[in-house]
Amino acid sequence: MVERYGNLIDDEWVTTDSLNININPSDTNDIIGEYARASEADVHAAVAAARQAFRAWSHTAPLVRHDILARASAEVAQRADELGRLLSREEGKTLVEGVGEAKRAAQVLAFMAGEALRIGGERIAGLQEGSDAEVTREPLGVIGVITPWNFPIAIPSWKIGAALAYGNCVVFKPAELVPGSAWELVSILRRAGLPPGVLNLVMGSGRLVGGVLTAHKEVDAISFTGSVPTGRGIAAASVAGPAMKRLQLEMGGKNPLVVLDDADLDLAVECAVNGAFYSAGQRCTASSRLIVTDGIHDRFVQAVVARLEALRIGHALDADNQIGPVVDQSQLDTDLEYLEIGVRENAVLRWGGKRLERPTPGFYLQPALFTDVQPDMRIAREEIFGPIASVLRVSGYEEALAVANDTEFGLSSGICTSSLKYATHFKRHSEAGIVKVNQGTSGLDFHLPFGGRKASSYGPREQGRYSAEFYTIVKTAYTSAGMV
Ligand code: TXE
Repeated sequence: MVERYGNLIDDEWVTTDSLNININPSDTNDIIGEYARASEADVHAAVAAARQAFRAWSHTAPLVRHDILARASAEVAQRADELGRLLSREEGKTLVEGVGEAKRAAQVLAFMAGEALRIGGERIAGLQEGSDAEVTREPLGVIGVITPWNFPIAIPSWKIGAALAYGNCVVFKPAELVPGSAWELVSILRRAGLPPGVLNLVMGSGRLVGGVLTAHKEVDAISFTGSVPTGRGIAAASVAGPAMKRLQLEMGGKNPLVVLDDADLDLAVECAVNGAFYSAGQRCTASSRLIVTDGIHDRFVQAVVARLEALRIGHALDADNQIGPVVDQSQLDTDLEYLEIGVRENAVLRWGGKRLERPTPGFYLQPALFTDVQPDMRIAREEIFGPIASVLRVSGYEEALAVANDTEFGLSSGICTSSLKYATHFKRHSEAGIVKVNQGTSGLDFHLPFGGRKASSYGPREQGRYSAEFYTIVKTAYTSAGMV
């Protein structure tokens, strides 16, 4: 018997006849559950509930917000194995990655619980004698949170956790492919003690649910992670609408990992294989461009291929596997298309790229490595979002830096080198929001700001204390004591 799950609107679980069937990409015969698709009226009801709840919630004592987030964090941590299993079952990342992500969500919620207490301000002397000024941060209002499928519990946790910590109300629209993790997170936060209407869940179509949220005049801000075209559409609709919303858009990447002759080869290979192929390459911070200098190029390629040959690809819930399936048929079709494009562009498919059969029907694809890739090829310029990486051969550091920056994106970048000179120069001159030295381009700390440049991001940073920039609004108050 397949279970049915409703949307949460004003503290009521609301079911509908229109259902989204959640399927396991490792085994398409495995149905995880049926999830309600919100209607336009549901979205309006959710926004109205959030607006109503904002009056009281925005003035709750910080300790109340802290305690709710801390309780939610504790439940996520305690159930991390179960939540991680659900996540891997619906998204296809391996069990280690799924459980790791659930633990990360617990850490993020704990950090944000602390933020409810840490939020501060400034006191500055006014220009007139006897005048003092205080600059404080207040909650922004109703936040529309729109999330992608590739981090089904971590991304919602860092957006919703921050929104709630600073006193905002939320209408949350998760990706259609991963409603299970979203539903669990919302039910945990509700159980932790959120008052009615503070957090609402509206699952369903991006175009409909996301579209209504984006255009809604009672929604003050949208925090979105997803593809560049959708992000651009949201930006256009948000500023054109009756209320010009505050926006935080985290979009794609085509992240370079530079490997110089003086790099530690084992370390560079580890950074490349993990960064490009784990989570089936479906991370916005994936190292999809490996920019390698002449002197180490052949040894590097050979060592990466040796690692790829040994990787175990299969059912995400089998603990022996290191890489699961890609997320769905549409992503698999995109990946296969880019494999053909790469071959047509005369890149050399050095390893992989075959569709794999496994005992259960799923979207299995062998990780693929292209070499002899030129910077102007489409496989070197467009985000594929699959287990496909390109090696670009360069003559030295200067060319490597130029190729690394020659992209419309600017999310993360990395360099493997033992040279302080090049590492320091790269940190300063890489046109990315996040730069890593001797570390993979993926894998980030939750207490530090996250976000990119150029087409990758728009608006203030996410995560850590920098979240306050987006989720609060500044007030400047002047006071005169009234005595001369
Ligand atoms: O993204 P979408 P999808 C990239 C990646 C992937 C491609 C498609 O290349 O192959 O995007 O993935 C909601 N108004 N990334 O389809 O469509 C949608 O329901 C408002 C990179 O998942 O951008 C979902 O909740 N919302 C990325 C969210 O937006 C709308 C991670 C993201 O969906 C909407 C994921 C609309 N008109 C995909 N249309 C990264 N960089 O991490 C859709 N949505």
